[in-house]
Amino acid sequence: MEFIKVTPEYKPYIALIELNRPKELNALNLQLMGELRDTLKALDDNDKVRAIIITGNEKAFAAGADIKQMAGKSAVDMLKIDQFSTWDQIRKTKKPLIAAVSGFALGGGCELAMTCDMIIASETAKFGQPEIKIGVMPGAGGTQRLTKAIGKAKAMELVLTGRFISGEEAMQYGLVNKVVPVEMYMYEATKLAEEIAQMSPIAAQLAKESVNRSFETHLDEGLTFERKNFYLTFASEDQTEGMQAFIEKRKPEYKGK
Ligand code: CO8
Repeated sequence: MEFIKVTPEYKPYIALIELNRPKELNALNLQLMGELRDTLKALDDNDKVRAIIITGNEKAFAAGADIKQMAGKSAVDMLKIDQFSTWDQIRKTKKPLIAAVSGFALGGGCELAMTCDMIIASETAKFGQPEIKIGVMPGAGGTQRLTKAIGKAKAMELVLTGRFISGEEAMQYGLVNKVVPVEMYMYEATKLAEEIAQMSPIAAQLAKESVNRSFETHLDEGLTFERKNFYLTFASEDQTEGMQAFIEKRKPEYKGK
């Protein structure tokens, strides 16, 4: 694995996955997501694992999908790359997934944290869906999961302004399970995983499936709708301008085309 570190026996019955592209703030490129998908599949099949923690580092959980990898793509390119089949497989992980988030959890990074079953955040965590600032929109479940987690008004505000919220605010809005000082977030995530790992793994799997089922029937339809619109943003000049401006470290000039 090049972009993630895996410790299958991090603690008894607990595996740890660390996203590991620190220079790029763990931006989620296609290879990293493929590695994550394959690892989760292997851990799902490993009887010595009953709970899985996904984390980044103190500065970044993940600052989003890799903008540099997407910048030159057309809507058709994006459709053909079909990266969401990887996300779909990740979402089908049977074992409980805990995201331990410190620093940036933005765009695809926030979406990955929300794909997990629970989130433990550090006080320095920053959650957001800033895709709008680079001329696109969330594509990996952000418009669906964020809305369900924090309600329409706040979700709309975050998705339309791209502003970040702190771990404390995220806790207040119900996005995360617990917020703790930065020295404690891995400890808290591990403690939660340990508690779950003491339960019957069969009951945990079935209970997870059932909680998810409470909104997944609608989620499927919502995700399909979101994806189509996300691809459509790649048919706009504003997407090219927004991503290029990010890479060139300048302010974008949107023309509505
Ligand atoms: N993609 C690629 N590179 C990135 C990304 C990213 N998302 N985020 C940061 N980097 C890179 C920077 O380009 C920089 O590289 P370099 O040193 O070569 O210039 C390095 O990481 C460090 O970043 P900064 O210098 O910008 O660090 P700062 O501390 O000044 O700023 C920020 C940190 C605020 C997090 C800033 O980096 C930023 O705004 N990043 C982009 C955040 C963003 O817009 N995320 C959304 C991306 S789009 C998306 O996620 C779509 C999801 C839907 C589809 C999912 C499919 C996978």
